Amino acid sequence: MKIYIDGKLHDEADARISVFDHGLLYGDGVFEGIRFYNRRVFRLEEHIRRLYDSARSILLNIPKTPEEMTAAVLETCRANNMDDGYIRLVITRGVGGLGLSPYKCPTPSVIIIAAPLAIYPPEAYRDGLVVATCATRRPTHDTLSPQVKSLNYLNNVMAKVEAMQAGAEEGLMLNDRGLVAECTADNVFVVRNGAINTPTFAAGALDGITRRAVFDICASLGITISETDISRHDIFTADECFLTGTAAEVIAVTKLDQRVIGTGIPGPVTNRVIAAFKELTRSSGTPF
Ligand code: PXG
Repeated sequence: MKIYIDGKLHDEADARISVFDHGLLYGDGVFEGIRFYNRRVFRLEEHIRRLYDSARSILLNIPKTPEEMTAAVLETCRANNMDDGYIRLVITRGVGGLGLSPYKCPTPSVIIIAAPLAIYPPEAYRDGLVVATCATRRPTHDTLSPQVKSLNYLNNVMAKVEAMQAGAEEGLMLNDRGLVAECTADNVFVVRNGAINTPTFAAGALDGITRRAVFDICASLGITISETDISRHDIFTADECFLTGTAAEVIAVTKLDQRVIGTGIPGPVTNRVIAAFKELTRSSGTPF
């Protein structure tokens, strides 16, 4: 595996960063998770835009133009010579002192990893995921904006642990008002009478790239989709529920908090969205 760090490709064993990097010391940095299919990077431009927005939000100046970053991602994909895989693009604040101040970190670091990825077993895609509600809430807009994909994912990690301890595969995260925000690494959708609903950004949902793809798919398939407040009740009583994320792709949820959702198997609307998403990933993307 070849890993890109600050303009150079390294073997995995030599891919190292400083213990004084504020990405490590404080989780000070931002990242993207991106997929490539058939030697084409899915929605790369949108991921790059979101990365620069996250960085701008935390006053981190990425030492590359978006065009240079795009080229570096494609170069890393080529160097790893895989047809399909996952890209982790990480920007750390860089090396600084043992103090919080980011002003002591002159140069942010750029790390790009391209690797195979399978987060859920094939059975989960066939039968649907088991999800549990977490006590850990999604951060509010006045703590850290839910739109910033920062390197500080402790909240989400703790929520994931809660879900797994409850015997579930993914955790449902509520916001400070007790409404559904999203899962620990996926956006949430519910289906009722053939129409789809998903939480708003105001409720704490990330502006997911896969979420956007679902809106595009619904437009082309003529499925009604809306952003609205969603509570656990709405999921318990939904006909279908599914999640989206770069890593998870589109996957049905068939149980929440031990309760069966709908008929207990992936539903027809979910299956249509999954099929259209597969087609979209197969037929689009930036080639490398
Ligand atoms: N919400 C959160 C909090 C996320 O981190 C998504 C939604 C889905 O967004 P995209 O753009 O991927 O459709 C994410 C995605 C993983 C993993 O290993 C995924 C994410 C971050 C970290 C790990 O599944 N991000």
